[in-house]
Amino acid sequence: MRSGEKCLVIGSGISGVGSVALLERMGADVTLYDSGENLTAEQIKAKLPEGSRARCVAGELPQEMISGTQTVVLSPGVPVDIPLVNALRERGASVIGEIELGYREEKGRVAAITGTNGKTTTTTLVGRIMEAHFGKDKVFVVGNIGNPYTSECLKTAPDTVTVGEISSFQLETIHDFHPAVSAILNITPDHLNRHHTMEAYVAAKENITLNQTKDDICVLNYENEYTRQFGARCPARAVYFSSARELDEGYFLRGETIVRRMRGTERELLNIRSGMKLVGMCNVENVMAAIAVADGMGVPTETSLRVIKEFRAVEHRIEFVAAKGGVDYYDDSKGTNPDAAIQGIRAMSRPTVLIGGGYDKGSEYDEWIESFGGRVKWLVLIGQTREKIAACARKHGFDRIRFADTYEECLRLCTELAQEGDAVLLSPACASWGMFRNYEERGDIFKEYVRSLA
Ligand code: UMA
Repeated sequence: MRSGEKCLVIGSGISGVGSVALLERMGADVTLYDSGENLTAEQIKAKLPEGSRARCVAGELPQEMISGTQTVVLSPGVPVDIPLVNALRERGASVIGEIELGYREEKGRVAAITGTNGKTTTTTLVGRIMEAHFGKDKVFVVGNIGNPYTSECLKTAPDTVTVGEISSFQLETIHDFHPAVSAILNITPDHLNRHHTMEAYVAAKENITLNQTKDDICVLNYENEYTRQFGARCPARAVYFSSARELDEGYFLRGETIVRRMRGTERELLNIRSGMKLVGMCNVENVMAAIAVADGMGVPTETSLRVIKEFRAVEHRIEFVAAKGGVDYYDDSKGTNPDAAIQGIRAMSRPTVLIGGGYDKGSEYDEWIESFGGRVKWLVLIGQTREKIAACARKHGFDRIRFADTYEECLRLCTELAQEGDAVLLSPACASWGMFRNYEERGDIFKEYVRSLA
């Protein structure tokens, strides 16, 4: 980045604010633009730290700014194919994402994790393992997990490790981003309104290996069709894990034991009942992936196993909240797509009142409804997708459906419908956007409500 380079940051969320701060430190001439309907330039400015000299623009971006821009930094939520971004590209601007901008200042080693589901749990776990080995001050956990890379990258050094949770949105705009170890945990349909086709979504995920070579490692799930096939053409050395079969080479589950078999040597690593606190087969996969990533980064296996033994569920991911009036309440607000929500419902052992619905990402709900398997007693629907989900459920012969107009009404209704011995599960299979700031807010309100019950 040359001093005085004209940079345009699009999106004034946490990624945009992080990018502006970093670009200003690099001496760039920065404009922060946000097309959000109800935002004013003053409100955008107020998000920046005191002393920032960045220009802030709301509404329409003036033509001269489109022509004058040299580098554009996109926030993850900004689609790469909207007219504005196309126009900037046509005028010769270089278009990068926030992750790429952060990576350009990276001095240490990087482990990067993507996948449709399990990213946050695996990233958090890998981060803890790295901290246990390298020391807390030598590890940065960044990305989709809610901590922009641009806020941390200047603290990196040759002896630090950055662990990134990287979404498909973020992988669309990388150029030089090069993790030493990457992982693609699984790929199932999600975000199709943004990526348009499954091919484009898969390609974005595979981009995590764009700059990797055979000296690097890519950890892949053998039980997912996309990631298994990708192993054959992956530029990095593919290391597989499997929860369903023994592999000639890799990490797999034998009975209740996770086993590693590498270069003819086999070792039993841990028992999934006594060696970990996380529950569910999805978490067995996340744990195998985390061990593989940590092994790839040179962490002694003993350290990984010690951390895994104590590691508890990530917030909003099939999180037990409380038992009230004999009803168990679970927050799985992070079930933002049907595949994640299937894991949520599968983890329930009681008759369940399920909260579903939200923002429409163009998902299909058939498999989710099919996974109910007699466990769902009532489905309480909210948000933009409620009619679509209800129609799909009826098609599959499930009609114990109730609609709620507000979230408050929905929560009250669940408490009315649930009887002693039941569970209430918030696992909506949809994003929260439009009703809440994010899935965390949706989960927090749920938890507050549950805790307020007598
Ligand atoms: N905006 C525009 N033009 C557009 C689109 C958006 O100006 O065309 C503006 C909006 O008005 C808003 C701002 O951009 O003011 C929001 O930017 P953003 O959506 O990129 O949000 P950030 O706050 O920067 O958060 C992003 C990620 N959000 C998304 O990918 C939607 C966060 O992931 C991530 O934690 C954060 O960067 C730090 O890396 C959230 C997410 O929902 C958790 N991720 C998706 C998921 O997990 O399914 C991918």
